[in-house]
Order: sequence, then C-alpha cells, then structure tokens
Amino acid sequence: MSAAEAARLIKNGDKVATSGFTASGSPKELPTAIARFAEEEHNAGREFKIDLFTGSSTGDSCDGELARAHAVNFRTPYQSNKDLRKAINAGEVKYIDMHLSQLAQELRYGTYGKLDVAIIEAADLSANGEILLTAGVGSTPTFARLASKIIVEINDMQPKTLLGMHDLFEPVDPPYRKEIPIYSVKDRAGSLTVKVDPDKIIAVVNTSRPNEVGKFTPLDDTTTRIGQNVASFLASQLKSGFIPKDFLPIQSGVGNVANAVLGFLGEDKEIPQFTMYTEVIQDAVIKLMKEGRISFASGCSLTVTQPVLEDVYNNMNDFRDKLVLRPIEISNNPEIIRRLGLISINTALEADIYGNVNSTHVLGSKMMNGIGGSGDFTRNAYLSIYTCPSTQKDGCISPIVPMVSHVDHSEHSVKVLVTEQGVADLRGKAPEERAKCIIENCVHPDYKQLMWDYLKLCKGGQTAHSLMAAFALHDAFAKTGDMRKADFAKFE
Ligand code: 0RQ
Repeated sequence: MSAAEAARLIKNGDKVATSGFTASGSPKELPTAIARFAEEEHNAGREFKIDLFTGSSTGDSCDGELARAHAVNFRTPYQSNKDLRKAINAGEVKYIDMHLSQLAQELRYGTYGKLDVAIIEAADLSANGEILLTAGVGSTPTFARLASKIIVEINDMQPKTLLGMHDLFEPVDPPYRKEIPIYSVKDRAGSLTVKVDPDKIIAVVNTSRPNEVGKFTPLDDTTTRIGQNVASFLASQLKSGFIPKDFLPIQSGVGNVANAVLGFLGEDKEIPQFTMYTEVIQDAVIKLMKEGRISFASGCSLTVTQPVLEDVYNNMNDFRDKLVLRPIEISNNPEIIRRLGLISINTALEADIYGNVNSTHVLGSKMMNGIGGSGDFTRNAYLSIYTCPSTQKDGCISPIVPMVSHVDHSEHSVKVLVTEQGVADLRGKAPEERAKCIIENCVHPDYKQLMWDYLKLCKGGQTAHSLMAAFALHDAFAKTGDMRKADFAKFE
C-alpha cells in the first residue's frame, strides 16, 4: 500500500520502533507519512503523538519530520537531529538518553512496555517472513520479535546482494544467558536475515530514497593535529609492548574528528594493518580497507556517504568477506569488548582536569545528542581514549574545565585525553597528578593560567576541588559569552 495508507494504521499513543542505525537502514517514507498524518489529526483537533524507539539517530525523514509535526511524545535511545533536539530541550519531548547496547534487553525485560509497531527498512522480503536488512542493523531483530505488528519498507536502492553481510544474534535473557560466541572480530554467531511471523506484517510499502548520511567537513589544523597525536601515541604504545605486536581492534566514534583520527592511523606506517570492532563504519574505514590498511570491520551500520555506499554495493564481492553488520547489542557488547581488547576512541564535549568526561550536555543542561555507544566502549576497552579540541566557539569555550557540568564517563574509565595541544596519559596517576598532566598537555595556552589558578584553590581530600569556584568558567560564559573572563581571585 502507499505510505500514506500505511501511516493511518498507526494510532495515537502507539509505541513505534524503527529499524536501522544512524540514517543507515532507517525507514524514510513511513515516518514522513506518519508526520503528515499527525498534522492532519492535529488540524482536526485530535491528539496524535507516538513513543519512538530506534537503533540510534535516524535521518531527517524520521526524527526531523516527526519533531516538526509535534508527533513525538517519548524518544529513546539517541538522536542527533536539530529540530528534535530543540523539542527535547524545550521540554516537549520526553527523552531517555541510554547506553545503546542496553535498549534491546531493556525492552525484553519489559522496562518500556509492549511495542505496538516495528517499521523495518528491507532490501528484500520473502513470503514466509524473512526480512533482509539494509545498511544499518540497530536493534531491529528485537524490535521485530517484540512488536505486535510490522510494516516493511522495501528500499530498491538497497541491493539483494546484501545477503551475507549481516550476523544477527540475540542473547537469551538471564538467568539462562550464555557467552556470546564471538572470539575474534570476524566470527559469526547468528542469522543472515530477520525471521518474523508473516501474519504480523500489516503493510508493505516501497521506496527508492537514499540514506540521508551527511558529508564530512574538510580537515583543519586542529583535527589534523588531534589525529596525528592519537596515531603517534598508539604507535608509541605498540613500541613499548603495551599494545600487542599484531595490534588490537579499533572502535572509533562518530563525526569529523573520529573520521580524521582513523585517516591518520591508516597513514602511520608504524601501525600495522588493523581491524575494527566498532559501532559505526564511516568513510575512512572503507578508504583504508581499499588501501589494505584495514583488513576487516565489524559494525552495526555502514554510515558512509552515498558515493562510498555505491562503491561498496558495486563491489560487493571485494567487501563481502571484509565487513559484517551486527545488532547494536552485539557490536557494543561489554563481554565482547573486554574479550577482544578494544582500543576505543571517542569525542568529549567537555572533560575535566581529573579525567571525567561529559559527552552529552552543553553547559550542564542542554542535550546535544546523547551518550550513544561511547559508554559501552569506554568502560570496557583495553585502552579508552577521548579526544576534543582545546577550544570551541572561537576560543570562548574551553572544553577542558575544572569540573564537568555533567558526567557520562568517569575518571575510572577514561585513560587517555588528547587535544591538538598534546596527549595526557592518565594511567597510573593519582588525581593531583592527572590534573597536572591534563593542564600541561591538553589545555589551550589561553586557559592554562586559569586552570593553574583553579588548582591552587583546591586543597585537601583525595580529589581536591573548590566547590564554589568549580563552575567559574561556565558561569563566566553564561554571563559574558567568554570563559576566559573567569576570575578565580575572588574565591581566594
Ligand atoms: O557546535 O554545532 O554550533 O558548531 O558542539 O562539536 O567539535 O563539531 O564535535 O561533531 O565531533 O561532536 C561530543 C557532540 C562531538 C559527539 C560530540 C559545540 C561545538 C559545535 C559539536 P556547532 P564538534 P563533533 C559512540 C560514539 C556522544 C556519542 C558518542 C557526540 C558542537 O561526538 O554526540 O560518543 N558524542 N558516540 O562548538 C559548548 C562545549 C562544547 C560545545 C563542543 N564544551 N560547550 N559547546 N561544543 N564542545 C561510539 C561509536 O562507535 C560510534
């Protein structure tokens, strides 16, 4: 049926789950049609909002359209859309920011009640209910199993040759759960397709819309230096023997910095050919695979720009034995992350002088995107690295502050902090040593004296702070628009 007809099968208050991960594999026609239906209902004076569960962020045709139509009541586990972000920060949408690996099991345990409808983008669908997923998996196998009804959106831009790319494993719940049988990045544990009861499929719609994956901005001096710093630090860890000589699988976060860091890892010839066990496979991974620098990548989605996706699809025979896409519960699984010994590299919004990291809240209260998978990896990695530039907003913000305004990753999990200024290796250092190491190596020259001034105010205890002065930089930014205007003299 048409997407407009299928949208009418959704009821006000329904719990709706969508396939995919990031804009990859996210349905496109249906969410947009639901947004139009919601507007019609609102114009007719009727309430219409859904609770929306996804793998992570989605394309604008899902989160953007639904947010602009005021059609979202509740949202989890992650988003990165500017209009949805606005609605969340205005208090219009209830948002639960969650470790991505946990959503599938939370749904199975019953935390969020029963799912009404799963909307699943497919490359193919058989009469007996076998769904071939596309470029992003997310929590789709669990959504499909738990939802009472399923709508399939067949996207003819997604080739049937995707068969073989997925490995769909769903763990059994406690107290019967066993080990997940993945002992190396290439291992497979599950099925190639999602099998559902065909009677649950209430509609099938067609689309030819591409994934809505954004382009990367070109490298600048800052991202270049961050990338070089991470690469030379990892090369030094290899030389010292901390990293085994065959290297370890890499997990790399999302965004421009993460893409740049991977590029430099590939360029550094002291680093041998490596593998990835990650959440999102970005453009740089495919480039390095073609250059022979990455031998295999396991991820939850192929979030690459359209030309790169077409390159992969046109050369499936070259990529089929080098890529696997898994559910987020498996790509981000703590058990596997510890077993494989991942090097995790993620981006901090803000970090403090003791090594706590804020990934989510701008100035302590406004949601940016969400914790995503960063916590799944940081807590369990062999070595967890955070990167960020040493200034933001033309120098008016220092992402390194005395105390983070929100904590996502604590000092116990964050092992290395890298900015374009340098590398702070926090391992084996007590709190005061960590503070000195971060100020010396990572803080921008414009902020160094301010940080030393703050440290002088901190007296006594295991982790010394001046609670009155800890947010002086945030306060100065709120009052003057420039953190450099902070003055610690008044706290002496
Ligand atoms: O503002 O958008 O107005 O220009 O925040 O900052 O430097 O462009 O960084 O796009 O790499 O995003 C942490 C948000 C970084 C992302 C975060 C402002 C800054 C800019 C964006 P503008 P950049 P990035 C899981 C990986 C959590 C999830 C995660 C993220 C905008 O990486 O969402 O890690 N991470 N997933 O100016 C005020 C500060 C600021 C600030 C930056 N301290 N205060 N504004 N900005 N720092 C694992 C995987 O495997 C994928």
